[in-house]
Parts: sequence; structure tokens; C-alpha cells
Amino acid sequence: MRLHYKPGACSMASHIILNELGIPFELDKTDTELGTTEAGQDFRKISPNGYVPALVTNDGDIITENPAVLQYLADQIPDAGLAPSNGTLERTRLQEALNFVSSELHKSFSPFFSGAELNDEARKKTEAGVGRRVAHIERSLADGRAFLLGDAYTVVDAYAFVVLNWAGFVGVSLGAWPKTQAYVAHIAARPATVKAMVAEGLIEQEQLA
Ligand SMILES: N[C@@H](CCC(=O)N[C@@H](CS)C(=O)NCC(=O)O)C(=O)O
Repeated sequence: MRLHYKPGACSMASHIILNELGIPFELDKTDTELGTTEAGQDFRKISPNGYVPALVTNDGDIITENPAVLQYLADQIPDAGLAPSNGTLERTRLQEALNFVSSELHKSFSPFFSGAELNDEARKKTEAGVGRRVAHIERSLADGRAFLLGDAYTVVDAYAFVVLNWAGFVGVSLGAWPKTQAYVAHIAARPATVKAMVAEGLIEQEQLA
């Protein structure tokens, strides 16, 4: 498999899950603005919408959109338990959570990455939008569960982690949401997460100890 990614972008969720599953894969760093990849591919032919993640399967099929890529990966090794079985209420809960992370939490950060400088009013509005979505994560964790769907880590946790981790990059404190803060720290310490962050150049190997 080949994963098209940008360092620290939402594609890192799929990178983490590939590590969790131990599936052999290669990475191709992608410049979404130029539409080129490090391996010399024309990315617009791979992903006409021009954004990562794009996963090329061993059969050459191309899968895009985080919720689809993540579930596809989990379904490669069902026994790893990174997604509940298809057709169950638990799987619907996973899809519900993936859609929330994708269309609500992830997109609430978009103004920070638009390339335009945010004035005070726009920044305040964007931070409030992020806060409303983080508050939902905090409510989901209120009963003391370790992960979004309960005590088992699933693919949505990798995606939520990557997005929540952006808060630090854009200067938004998660201090008002202590369970979420602890959740982020917990997932950051998983070996598969650390390995992906080192490979994408976000942290140094020495920070692993
Ligand atoms: N709906 C897409 C959104 C993916 C997305 O927003 N990707 C961002 C990185 S987090 C990207 O590649 N942006 C670059 C661009 O749009 O040029 C999904 O869920 O996969």
C-alpha cells in the first residue's frame, strides 16, 4: 500500500493506523499546492480533489476521505479490533464518531490553515467553533472511558488525536477540557503514534524516551 500524506496533516491518522496494524506500506510525501509527490507522481491524477489522505491499495485502487480510508485499513485485519464488525450498532457508533471528527472537529480548524491571517474577531470566532466541538469530545469522555467509543482504541481515536493535536500548533489551549487533554497525551504516547510523528518529522527520536 502507498499512503499520500503531508506532515502533521489529517493523513497522519491513517499513517498511525498502518503502524498499529503492522501492515507493510510506503509513504509518498505530497505537495497538495503543486499537485506533485516526492516519488514524482502527478497527485491530481491520483486524487482529483487534491487533498490527502489518498491510499493506494495493493490492487491499485485509490481510496480517499479519512473515514473511508481508516475503516478500509481497520477491515484489513479485523482481529486487531480497530473497528467493530460491519452491520453492528457499534460500527454505526464508529461511523457517527468518524463523521463528527471529519465534518465538525476537523473542519472547525480550517480557518487556521486557510493561509489568510486571522484578525482578532475571526480568531475568536474560530476558537469558539473549535471549543464547541472539543466540548463534545469532553462530554464523550465524561464517564471515564479511555477512548471515544469505550475502553477499546479504534481508528477514530487516531483521527481525533491528529486533529486535537493541531490545537497546540495554532495556539489554542485545551486546558478547559482536562479529559480531552489527558486523552490526547495518552494517544500521543502509543508507539504507533510516536513512530508516525517521528517519520513525519514532527518530533525527534530523542523525545521517545
Ligand atoms: N474531506 C477530506 C478532507 C481532507 C483534508 O482536509 N485534507 C487536508 C489536510 S488535513 C489537505 O490535504 N489540504 C490541502 C489542500 O486542500 O490543498 C477527508 O476527510 O479526507
